[in-house]
Amino acid sequence: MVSDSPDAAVGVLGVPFDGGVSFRRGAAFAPARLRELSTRLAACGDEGTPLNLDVRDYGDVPPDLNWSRIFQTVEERAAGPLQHAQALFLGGDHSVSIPLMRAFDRSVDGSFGVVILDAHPDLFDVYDGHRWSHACTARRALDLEGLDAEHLIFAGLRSIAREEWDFLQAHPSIRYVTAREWWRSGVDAVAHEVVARLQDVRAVYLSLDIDVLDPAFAPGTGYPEGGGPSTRELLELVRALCGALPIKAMDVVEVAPVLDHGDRTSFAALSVIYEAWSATEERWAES
Ligand SMILES: [Mn+2]
Repeated sequence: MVSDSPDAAVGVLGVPFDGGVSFRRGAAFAPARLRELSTRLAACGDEGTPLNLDVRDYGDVPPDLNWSRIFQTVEERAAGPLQHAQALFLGGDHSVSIPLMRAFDRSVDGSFGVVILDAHPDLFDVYDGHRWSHACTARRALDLEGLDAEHLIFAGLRSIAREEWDFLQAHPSIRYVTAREWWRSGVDAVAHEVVARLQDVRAVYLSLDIDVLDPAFAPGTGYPEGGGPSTRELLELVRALCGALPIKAMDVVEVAPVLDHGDRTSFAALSVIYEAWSATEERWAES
C-alpha cells in the first residue's frame, strides 16, 4: 500500500506544527503517532472492503520556529502530494490548513469548494494578535482566489464566538450546519445538501478538525466541545461526501496525542481516513 511511485493514488504529507495554538498544544505529535498506529490497522473501509490504493508518503515538513518561513515551506511541500489524485495532510493544528489551502488554490484551475468539519468556525480575522491563528483558518480560506463564500460549508459547529457569529450573519451565503442540525435532520440530509451546493466546482478540499467529534470519541484535542457527532455519524458523512464529490485534498488536524486517552482520538482519525479512502476508491471505480 505504501509506494514510492509518482503514480500512487494518494500523496501524504505531515505538518507537525502547533504554533498556531493559544491554549493546549500537542497536535505537532500527531503525524508520527498516526503513522505508527496505521501500521497496526487493517487497510480497509469499515465494512471490510480492502483498500487497494497506493499511498506515497512525502514525510514531514521539518520544524522551524520562524512562522512565516515554515508556512512558506508547507505551501511549497504541499505541491508534491497535490500532484496525486488525492492528497492527505496530517496536522498539526488547524493553522496549517492556511498554507495547505493556499497550495490547493494554486493547484486547482477554476473554482473549488471547502468543507470544514469542526466544532468551531475559525472565522476570526485576528486572534491572539495574529492572522494565522488556528482560530482564523476559515477566514483566510475566504481570501483565496478560487473559493467563493457559497462554496464554503461547515458541519458540526457548536461553539461560535460573537465576532464569528456576526461575520456569519453578515455573510449569509456561507452555509453552516450546526451539530444540532446534523443530529436532528440526519446525516443523509446534511450530505445531500453539501453535495448539491458543490455540484459545480471542479475540486473540493475537505478539512477535518478532529474536535468535530464529541469528546467522548475524541478527547485528545485542544478544544473539546460536548454535544458533537459520534465516530459513526462522522464516518457516514465522510463516506457520503467522498463518494459523491471530487475531493482532491483532505487534512486531519488538531489530533493531540499528548492529550489523548489510550490513543482513541488517533484511532478515530485513522478510521475516518480509511473510510474516506474507501469511499473515494468506489467513486473512482464508478467513473
Ligand atoms: Mn475546532
